[in-house]
Amino acid sequence: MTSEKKLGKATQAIHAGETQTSVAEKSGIPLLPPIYQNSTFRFTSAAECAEAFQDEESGYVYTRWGNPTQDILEEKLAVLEAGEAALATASGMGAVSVALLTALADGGHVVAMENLYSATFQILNEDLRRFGIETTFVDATDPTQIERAIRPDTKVLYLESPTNPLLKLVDLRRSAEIARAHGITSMIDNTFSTPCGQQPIPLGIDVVIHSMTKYLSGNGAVIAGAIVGEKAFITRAKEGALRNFGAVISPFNAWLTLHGLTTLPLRFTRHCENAAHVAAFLEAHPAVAWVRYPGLCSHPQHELAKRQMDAFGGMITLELKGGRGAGENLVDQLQLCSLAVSLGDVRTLICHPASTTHSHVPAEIRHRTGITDGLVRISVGLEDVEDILVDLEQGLESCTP
Ligand code: LCS
Repeated sequence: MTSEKKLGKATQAIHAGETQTSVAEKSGIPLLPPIYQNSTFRFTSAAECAEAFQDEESGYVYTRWGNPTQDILEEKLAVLEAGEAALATASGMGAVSVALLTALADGGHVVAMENLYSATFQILNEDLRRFGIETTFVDATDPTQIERAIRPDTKVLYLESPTNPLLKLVDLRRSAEIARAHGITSMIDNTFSTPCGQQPIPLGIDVVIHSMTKYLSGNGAVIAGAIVGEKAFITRAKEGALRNFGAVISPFNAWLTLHGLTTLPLRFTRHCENAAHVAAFLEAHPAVAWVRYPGLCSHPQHELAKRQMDAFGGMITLELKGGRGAGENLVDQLQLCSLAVSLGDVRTLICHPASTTHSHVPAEIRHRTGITDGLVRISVGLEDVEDILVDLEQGLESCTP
């Protein structure tokens, strides 16, 4: 302290009080993991610094390489997904990109589900194609289509289940077996289901991808993503595509997501309960042509849903008898449910995929895969379900043909 008093004001303002030995030396661990909101880490000797550059497990260097807040989040997610390791990213699309760039480092071919989140479809159909990586899109609800599309240079099988927005399911155990038999890395975007709805890794899938923007953070406050898989794959992703392309999560977003995850099981149970009520209500409504929800007996793959899912989730897709006009009337009338893209929020969100989330998918492909112009997608929130039903009832009055 005496020596600090001799320093100039500018030096004091920067350095005084920053020894930070107290946290390590005093008892009392913060109950809530703190945010390490810093870009870089300092060392006490050249040898220690050089060691950290050689052996990354030995210390933190720079937040693009790793940060304690990110690590806590990653450990929690790896446990929840029953994976060896996890890697947090700046967004769900950051996670999709890092996973694909890691598995396709030497080029190759991808077999993918034809009904995917639109930006993922664009990466595969346009961006990677420009770099010479081709994708064959198949209806992966039929495993024989996966098998038929595999080529000698296929490196990745890319899946979503339930899909966005049609809630189609893929048999994960069967798909993983096919991929393994051909030495291909299988990946699934588990955003819609979360590890509370299904755990793909114990079913044999190699890599799980998340947009943590949705259920995992649950608060509607962050954009974040993650991949989960074997330690060797995650390390390659962390030391390669993530670090070099730079889709790193900020410590603050990692911290917000970390706290979101602590209530995921409770929130997801309530999302599922509310969604089951809303799906049953919609199915019985005269203005509704059909409803897709994996928990409904009318879902064409309900038996598969019961087999591979622990819970059916909070997402519902429906088609109104009045088509696109009726859909627009519905979203205009709703008062409690918000007209917004994204999903997995505590609030009920409703959107029209053909004009929003999937508007960049060519109309021909949208129609072939079943994303009709009258399709409406609901992310059922955590409000009292009676209030959601009252709002939908009054909204649907304007749609009755
Ligand atoms: N994967 C799925 C299944 C998604 O639904 C989304 C975003 C992403 C990845 C990308 O995640 P992000 O980079 O936004 O964190 N889905 C959105 C949606 O359906 N409406 O708005 C965004």
